[in-house]
Amino acid sequence: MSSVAPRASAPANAAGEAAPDVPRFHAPFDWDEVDEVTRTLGTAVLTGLVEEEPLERFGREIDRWLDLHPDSALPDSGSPVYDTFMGRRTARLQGLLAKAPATADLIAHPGILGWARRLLAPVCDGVLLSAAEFIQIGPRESRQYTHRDSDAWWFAPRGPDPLCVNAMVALTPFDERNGATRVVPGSCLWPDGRRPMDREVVQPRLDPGDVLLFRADVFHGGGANRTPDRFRRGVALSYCAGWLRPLENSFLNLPRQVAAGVSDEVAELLGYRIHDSTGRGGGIIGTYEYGDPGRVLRD
Ligand SMILES: O=C(O)CCC(=O)C(=O)O
Ligand SMILES: [Fe+2]
Repeated sequence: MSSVAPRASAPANAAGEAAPDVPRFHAPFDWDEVDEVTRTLGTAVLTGLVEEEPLERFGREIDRWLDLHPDSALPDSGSPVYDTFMGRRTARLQGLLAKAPATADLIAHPGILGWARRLLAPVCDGVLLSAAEFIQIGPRESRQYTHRDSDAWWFAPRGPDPLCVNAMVALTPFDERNGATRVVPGSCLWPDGRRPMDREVVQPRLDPGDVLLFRADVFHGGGANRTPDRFRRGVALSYCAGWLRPLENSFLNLPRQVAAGVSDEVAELLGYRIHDSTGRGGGIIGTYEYGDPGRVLRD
């Protein structure tokens, strides 16, 4: 999830109204309502969506990986602007399936993936994982630049339906003190150039297993961590239209034997399947030697 540059010219928000709260849903989830709210307001919280078991397994696997690679997760892109955006006290990891196999259960979580597929259905014939990131905001981190992840696809028009959607899965509590994600409800439908004012930003509280859903064209950013000792840990999953270039390059981040070990559904999300619009008179994207890229995992 990464875009740094602001769009040129940002007229002030004349309306000056406070942001609506982020709606919270509880089990049993009313998925029609979740879809409607996230399509229009752009964001919602699903409480207790992800079960304890995969979360704890993921936590153990990632802790083991961090123990073995203690300096690997701090930003070192070579660009000071990008490193500041990523957070100098924030540990981040991509290529998660190779570091923590439990990531597969998060990426393919039926509640999260089903929601992503439904929201993206109007704009594609299949979805891709755009990125799966471990993001741990450390004590004394400052707040991240408020941005739209969709600005990474600068040249793609924004419309009523998103081209990419995000799910932030909480592994620890998220609150105003330790850097809960800041979101601006409704900003997905704002015209270009309008920037959020502070009073339009909300920071929903999350407990482990809660998931913050938001369209990638909703303004958001990591919060400041003002605690001396509490880490805010989450996994940020994003899914995009199958014809859009994902933010994370999973073909390079994941060794082929890792991709060969995941389910067909996860392999498809990683790009080992064509995006086929021939049924509607369109074409095919993502071929391997003119055919199904999934062959490279079977051969
Ligand atoms: O960590 C967060 O809460 C959000 C991070 C984010 O939006 C990003 O890195 O693009
Ligand atoms: Fe972001």
